Amino acid sequence: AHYIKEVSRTFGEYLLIPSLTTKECTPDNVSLKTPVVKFRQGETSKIQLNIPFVSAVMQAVSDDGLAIALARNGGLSFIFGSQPIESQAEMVRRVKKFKAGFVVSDSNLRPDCTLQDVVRLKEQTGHASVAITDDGTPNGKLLGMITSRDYRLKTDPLDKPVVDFMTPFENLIVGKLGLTLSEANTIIWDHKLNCLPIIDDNQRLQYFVFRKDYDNHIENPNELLDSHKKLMVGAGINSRDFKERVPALVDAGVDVLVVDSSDGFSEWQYETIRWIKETYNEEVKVGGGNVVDKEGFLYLVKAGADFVKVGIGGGSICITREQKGIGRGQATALIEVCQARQEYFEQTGIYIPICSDGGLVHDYHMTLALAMGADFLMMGRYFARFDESPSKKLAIGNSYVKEYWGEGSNRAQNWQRYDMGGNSKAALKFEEGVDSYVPYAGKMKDNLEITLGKIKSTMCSCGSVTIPQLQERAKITLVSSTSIVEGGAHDVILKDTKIQ
Ligand code: MZP
Repeated sequence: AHYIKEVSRTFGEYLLIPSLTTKECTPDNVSLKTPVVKFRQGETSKIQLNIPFVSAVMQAVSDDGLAIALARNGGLSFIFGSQPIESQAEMVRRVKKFKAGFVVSDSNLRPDCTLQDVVRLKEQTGHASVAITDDGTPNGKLLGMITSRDYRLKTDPLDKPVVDFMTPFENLIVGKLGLTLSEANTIIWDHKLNCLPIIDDNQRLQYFVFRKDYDNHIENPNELLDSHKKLMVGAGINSRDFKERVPALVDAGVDVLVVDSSDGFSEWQYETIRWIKETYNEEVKVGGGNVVDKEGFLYLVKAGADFVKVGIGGGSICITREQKGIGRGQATALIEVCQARQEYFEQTGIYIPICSDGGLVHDYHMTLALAMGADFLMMGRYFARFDESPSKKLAIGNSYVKEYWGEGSNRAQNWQRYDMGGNSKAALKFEEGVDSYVPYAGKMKDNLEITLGKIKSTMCSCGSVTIPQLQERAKITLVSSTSIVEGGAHDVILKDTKIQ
């Protein structure tokens, strides 16, 4: 046997030491933009994210609903592959078809302003406008604005205050119809549509704001959907049916694929990646994994992987280490693979993004993973807790939970992910994952705001306003088990604890 001297460590054993925080290092100035697929020195990655988060290739996490929500927040989902090819392709198609409200306005409002700002602007300028916010409330983020000079300021044509009228809207899109206002109103009443006509100076309908699910009531509503940017979406594939699955996903418009395997250092995975690269002339982007060392990383890079995913056995629902005795502490695995990526970059000028997959428990673990060299992070448990995840929400005792099960559990039956080749198809011989609950955490957006706020704040403490700066400047230290105790509240009686 070959013995590795270094101990396998995980994120909880490290801390970041602050560097000089300059006046420019404020959370507002922090950009979390990050590459997803490989690129040459001096060029930029063809796929980039605004936040370094991707959701796990899991039934309990990444369906089209969560994919839409995450993409709208700047991240990316990999739609789970443990389902028939057609239903996975259909989920991809639904994400690509999704259209939210968007700007039809010449106003000079900032894109992140709130509806309150719009109302104030209307009062100041006399501009009549309607704002579309992402959650339909005045405090939501502005997604779009529609203006028409003579549009009555405080009421809509159905005599409801604009703000109240906006409240029930979700999934808004905008269409233009050659209708008069009264024709539009007739349609609204006939079909009980929840929509808002915007008229021009001649009382002709200019725009029509309506819920996305009503668009089949309207003739050609999509005609006007100019320039609207499609959301990005990824999908997981396996090394058995890729010759059928990949063409279907590509046809559905998928942006990036990942070979989903618990152990990606295999000839099966090599062949899968090579086939995709050769069949699609390098055009289709595909990541490989999971690996936990330099050798595995270089093997997948040689196959043509556009990014490499790191992690074996660290997932919250994973029992691979107990069942098979394989794996490596996530931090140690990540550090080694990121060093290998750096050496590869220095030798070839090609930058291979690294995804740290699984085992991120606290928000600060995310910053540590980025500082250690990860370009983006794949998470299952984190996203499974939100309203947008596909799993059931249940009340247990006094609290709510959501179901979360591993792809290697009997429930998911994703035998392909744990496939070791040969003819033993279509059944898991033993489980590598558990079926569990996670505490329900509410809306994705609210949670992301807090998590991203913490990451940005830590980056500022580390004197960095970009992820590459953090990777270069971060000072990371190992901590002893006693200093971990020192890191929490200690030697005090917390006010909500019962005094015996
Ligand atoms: P976590 O974010 O819940 O800690 O980990 C999610 C990751 O665990 C997934 O992205 C995947 O790599 C891994 N996973 C999914 N199912 C299993 C399993 O059943 C698993 N063992 O390990």
